[in-house]
Parts: sequence; structure tokens; C-alpha cells
Amino acid sequence: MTERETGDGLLDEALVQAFQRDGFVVVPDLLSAEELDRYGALVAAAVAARTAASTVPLEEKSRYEQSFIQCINLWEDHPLVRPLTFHPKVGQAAAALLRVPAVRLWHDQALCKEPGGRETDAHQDHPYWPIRETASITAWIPFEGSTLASGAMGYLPGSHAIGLRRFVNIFFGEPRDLLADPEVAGIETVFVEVPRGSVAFHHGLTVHLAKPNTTDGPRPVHTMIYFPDGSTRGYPHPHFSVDRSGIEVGQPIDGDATPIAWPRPAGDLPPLPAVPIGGAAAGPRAPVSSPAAEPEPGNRVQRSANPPMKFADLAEELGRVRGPSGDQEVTSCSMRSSVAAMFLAVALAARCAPHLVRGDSWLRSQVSRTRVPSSVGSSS
Ligand SMILES: O=C(O)CCC(=O)C(=O)O
Repeated sequence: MTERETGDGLLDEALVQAFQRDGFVVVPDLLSAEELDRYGALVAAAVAARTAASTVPLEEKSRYEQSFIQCINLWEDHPLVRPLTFHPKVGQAAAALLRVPAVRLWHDQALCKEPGGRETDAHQDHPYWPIRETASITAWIPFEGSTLASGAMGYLPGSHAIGLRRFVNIFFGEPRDLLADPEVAGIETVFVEVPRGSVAFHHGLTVHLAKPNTTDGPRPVHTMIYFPDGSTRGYPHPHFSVDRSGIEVGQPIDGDATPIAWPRPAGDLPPLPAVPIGGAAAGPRAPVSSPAAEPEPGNRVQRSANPPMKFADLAEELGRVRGPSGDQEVTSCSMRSSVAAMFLAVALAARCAPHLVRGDSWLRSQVSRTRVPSSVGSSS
């Protein structure tokens, strides 16, 4: 490592250069053991709440569901997870690695590879998202660390920079084997074990996969996906991160579903999007506190609509949610999830019924049903 550090002083310049060259890097010691214990338990509870209705055993799940249980945007209905999703050090590291002054959250997601869970098929992330510019980045946080046995991630070094932007449908049936594509022939997969407390980052165009989990325990992971502030919607294919805020093709992605993750004032957390993750069918998320918070026509939400939520406000909100014993947070969240799921079920039963019992897989399936251009030049 060199002595020179990036402008923000958090990361050694060698790490930034490694990310720019390889499209992935492991940043050591970003989270403390106490944070990992606390957030690991909260994310596990949130995943349990979201998937409470699912009784399908691993062997009967789809190929994609056997790779991991995926729960998207826990920050929206599990307030105690919000400070993790907007963890300032992780957001700051993401911005430093991309060499940009500010990043927004695209979405968060828990990815729990169950004991016996199969490998994660090789794919690039960015083709799933209608963001024109390609400089997105994922922070991958394994609460217990990751090992080759538990489902370590593997990356194709430099694959983010070869002009490849290929949609691989890992959600249904047998996906195309991206590793067999001529563009990546000869690039050897590097599997990386991540020590507890470290965070693995990968570029949205880096081809990556993960080993199966051959251990007796789960491989719990929380991830945050960031993109540079100023990025624009490139494609019309549906996605909840832009559709809920009425962001049209060509417009900057600056809605309330994709708040600034870095920089934010210390202790500051963003307000919840006006339209909940279940979509308009799930009804408004919360009472609107002032006329200024009313969505603009077309569901576009003004950046300043809701005052930003501070940690203190969050504590107060939780006080109300948790009640005097302080132990009801998970129940309350699961009730909210259940209400949202109920509305959703009514609205989408015909099309999505099989997915409703499977965590958030329906969300990803909605994205994957619409193909994006299979190969668009990289501009990262
Ligand atoms: O956790 C995994 O197995 C895969 C993660 C992944 O594909 C991602 O975070 O983009």
C-alpha cells in the first residue's frame, strides 16, 4: 500500500487503484464487532419477518432461490436497519472507490445463502438497472465474514472495463453461462474470503458469482448498491428505485427512493419514500406532515419534501413503535410488511401469487422480465 490517501482520507490510495483496475476490492475493518453483532441480528430478524409466510424447503425452491434469500430495501420497513444501510463509512468508501464526491443509494438488500445453498450464477449487476451511466458499486457485508466453504464471492478481475454489459437472467430456469462468453475467456475467477468487519466492494459491471454454502450455518450478508449523484435514467424498463419517484428516461435519478448516502450530515438519515416498496397499490407509506411533502404531479417527489430524519428522530419513532418494553420492533415491522403484502397480494395475485411467499424475489423477477439492451458500451 502506498502512503498517499484519497481526498477524503478514509482509504489508502492503493485500495482505490486496485478497485479501479480490478473492479473489486476488500476494504478492511470498516465495521466494528459490536456493529456486526447488532446489525447482523437486526437483519436476520428483518429477513425472518419478510419471509415468515414461506414454508418452501430449500430443495423445492427455484434455482435462483436456492442461491440466496433476497430481501430488498429493508431500510424502508425496518428502521433499525436504516443506520446500517446509510452507514457513513461504507458510503464514504464507495464514493472514494468510484472517485466521486457524492453517491446515492440504489437499494439495499439482504442476501442470505442458506446452509446447502447452491452457488450464485455468474452475472453483472448493472444490466438489471435502468441507469445510463455505469459507475455503480455494491458494498457486500458478510456479518460473519465469508469463506470458500460458506459462499465466498468470486470476481473476474478487470471485467468491468472491457465494454461488456450483458443481461443474464439468473432468476428463471437455467441461465446463460456468462463465464463461457468469449469476452471473458481467459479471465480467471478470483474467489475472495472476506474477514469479519471488512467489506467487499464490486463495480456494477464486474462479472461475479459466489460459491455454494457447504457449511451447516447460513451465510448472512447485507449489501448496499450506490451510484454517483447526477446519474440519469437510461431505459424505460420498470424499476422501483426510479418508478416510485416518477423519474423519466433522461432525467437525473434524484427521487426519494434513492437518497444521498454520502455525504450526509453526521447522524442524519433520509426520510422514507412517499410510495412504499410494495408500490402505489400498497397505499401511502405514512401521513403527509405538510403540504410541502405532497408528491408533485406524476408522482415525482421534491428533494426537500420531507425533513431529513436524524438518529434522535429515529429513536423517538422506534420508541413509539417498540412500546415500553422496547422489544416489539420486529413484530411491528412484520405487521407493516404483512399489511403491505396483503395490499400487494390483492393487486397482483393473478400475476405474482407464487412469488409473494418468497421474500422479495417477485421484485427482482419484475425487473428481470423486461430485457434491457444486451450489450451497451461501458462508460465507467
Ligand atoms: O451474495 C451472493 O451470493 C451474490 C451477491 C451478488 O451477486 C451481488 O451482491 O451483486
